[in-house]
Amino acid sequence: MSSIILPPKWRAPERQITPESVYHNRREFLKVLGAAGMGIAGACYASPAWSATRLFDLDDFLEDPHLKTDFKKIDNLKRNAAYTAGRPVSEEEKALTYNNFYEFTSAKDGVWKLVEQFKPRPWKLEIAGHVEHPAVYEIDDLIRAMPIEERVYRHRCVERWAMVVPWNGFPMKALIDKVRPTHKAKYVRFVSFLDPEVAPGQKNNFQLPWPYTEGLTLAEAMNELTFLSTGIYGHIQPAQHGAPIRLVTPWKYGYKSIKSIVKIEFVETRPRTFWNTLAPHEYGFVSNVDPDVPHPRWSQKFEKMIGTGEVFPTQKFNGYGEWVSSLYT
Ligand SMILES: Nc1nc2c(c(=O)[nH]1)N[C@H]1C(S)=C(S)[C@@H](COP(=O)(O)O)O[C@H]1N2
Ligand SMILES: [Mo]
Repeated sequence: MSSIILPPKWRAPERQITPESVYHNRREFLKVLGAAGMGIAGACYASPAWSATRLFDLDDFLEDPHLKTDFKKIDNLKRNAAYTAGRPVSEEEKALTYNNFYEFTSAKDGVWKLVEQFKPRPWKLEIAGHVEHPAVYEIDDLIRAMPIEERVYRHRCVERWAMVVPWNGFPMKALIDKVRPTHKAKYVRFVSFLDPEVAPGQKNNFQLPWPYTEGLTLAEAMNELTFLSTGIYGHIQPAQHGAPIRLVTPWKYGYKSIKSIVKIEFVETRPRTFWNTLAPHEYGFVSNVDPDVPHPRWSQKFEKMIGTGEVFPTQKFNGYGEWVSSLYT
């Protein structure tokens, strides 16, 4: 597997790849995904594509009339000083143009070019399952009702790239306190949107277990670090970062931080999740960042910052053990 060289077509947006030619079935997909994973992870260290990623003009991007409304600055945003990343914040244009969002494409530098049809507003978020107050919120009503703050967190993708970004949003605990889970609630299940008409990855790769889902234990969901992010870099969430609302669990690998959530359900049993369903031996349910537990296809000892390319040793719990290690004793 590790000797497979990433075909150039994997760098193209997936909509240019015929499903028949690449995804014969799930096994084939996993094989190809494995190759892509290696290629991408390899690119972190070897390929000039990593260092020479073409930068576009952020000002032009922000001026794009279609996107403009998504970038409204948030007034009176206060940074929570309890969380410091110990590294400089990553360049916004890097974070905006290097994303994992398989609903659109598996090409990280292609997501931002494919989100134009995606309309994050109006948007409803449903809270369901074992709660005293199930609800369907219109997203902006929820944002107005919540204690919005800014938090600078480290982010660590399982593929070894990392970044530091200022999220804005509210602690998940504030929402949990509002809806009041009953004693039956043991886990929280998160569901992302399903709309193959606007998400080419869902259309082309229809055999994947869409919609993207994730899960936490109730205790993890109530941890003070667990954040529902409705924006980034001082403004409203752009599509590529998971507009209008996405989860952020900074001590876990990035795939746990599900984007564009439509439903949060409080359930009794451990929910199935997208990546765990596809490749259970590679992507566990818990998925805490741990340098001593290698991915089956690569070491997790180091990570590389997007933008600067700096390499750091991976930290257990991504450096957030002080807040979360007691969850796992
Ligand atoms: N719905 C959805 N959420 C998702 C993903 C995805 O493909 N679909 N990718 C995950 C992965 S692997 C990572 S690393 C982060 C990336 O977040 P970013 O693009 O905002 O940096 O989103 C996570 N959330
Ligand atoms: Mo990731």
